[in-house]
Amino acid sequence: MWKGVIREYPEFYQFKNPDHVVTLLEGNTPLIPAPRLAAKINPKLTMYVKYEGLNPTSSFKDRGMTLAVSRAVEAGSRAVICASTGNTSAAAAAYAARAGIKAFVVIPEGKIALGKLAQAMIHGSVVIQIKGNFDEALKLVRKISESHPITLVNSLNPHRIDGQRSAAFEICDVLGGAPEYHALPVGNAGNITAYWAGYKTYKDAGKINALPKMIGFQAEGAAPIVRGHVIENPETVATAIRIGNPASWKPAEAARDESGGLIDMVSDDEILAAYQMLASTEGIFCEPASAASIAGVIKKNKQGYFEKGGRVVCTLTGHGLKDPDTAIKVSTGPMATCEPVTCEPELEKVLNVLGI
Ligand code: AN7
Repeated sequence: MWKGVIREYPEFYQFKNPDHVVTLLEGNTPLIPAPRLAAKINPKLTMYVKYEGLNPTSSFKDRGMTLAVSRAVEAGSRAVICASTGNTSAAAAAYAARAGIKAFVVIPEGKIALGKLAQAMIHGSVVIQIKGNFDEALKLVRKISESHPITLVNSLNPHRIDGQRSAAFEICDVLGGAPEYHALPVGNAGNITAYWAGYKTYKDAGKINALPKMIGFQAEGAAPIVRGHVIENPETVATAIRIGNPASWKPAEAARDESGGLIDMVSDDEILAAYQMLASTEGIFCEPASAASIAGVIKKNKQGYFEKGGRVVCTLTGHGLKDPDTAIKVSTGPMATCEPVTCEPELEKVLNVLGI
């Protein structure tokens, strides 16, 4: 049985007292080949998606949270706090519940997807919405954690990045090496930092020979790294990455530069088109922010970036069910309507509507 990332990678994660490990058996998410998507984008590419939506709280955040909460418990902490665009708070709430400690979460009012809010609430965390954005929420929780005995579990906490490295380990274990390219969305920029650290860890351990190019994508309305300055009022349909001043800005730039990769941006329209394309051509449902990775590959391919082909792994950071509202809003489908058609329960009428 899969034992969760800490126990599966004891070489990289050591605990003096095994009772301190707080796990929901996260990790071991499937690396799914995406041949139909590759055929549409560029047949020279071998595409895979790392479906992180299949973690226990349905996002990649569980990998960092098992480490952050376990280390908090190890240090004797009884409470954790985070700012969040939704997924971090869902994971913090769940792992704190599992540990039997308290969680406080601060979120931007009205700007987190419904499923994520439901998670923070059902797991019993204290949820505060601020009339402000993620960046303001992060400033507040940093201050609170500095002056109170509450552990900060945003990715400023190095254990978060430490745990998130495990996704890169798993990809290398499955492929027998690193892919040529690794694409992922960039918000607070912790995950691109973590993947790069993970690939480097594996190379230093002699488990792989080559490293991938890291290619990260921000949303156009929330692209501080691409534009080279803080965005005061970030806006995007991909609320998970609606961040104007990423905590891991510098390490993300280092990952980009050391790997010979890039950080670019994609528009909301490009994100939503990729989101629908993935769902309809491969049967894989991710949340809008996750689709920024696919949208980015499509954009760079059009510019000739993948002329030589190669293996591309796209991280799908969160499950589509996190944000049902956006899915329904954009799903015109074959019937060209965003609502199911209502009909009397009569065979002729139903056949007529179905177009059979
Ligand atoms: C689905 O939950 O920042 O670049 O507070 O939920 O490591 O921040 C979420 C980020 C991508 C960006 N995809 O990752 C939070 C939060 C999804 C996400 C990102 C997030 P980072």
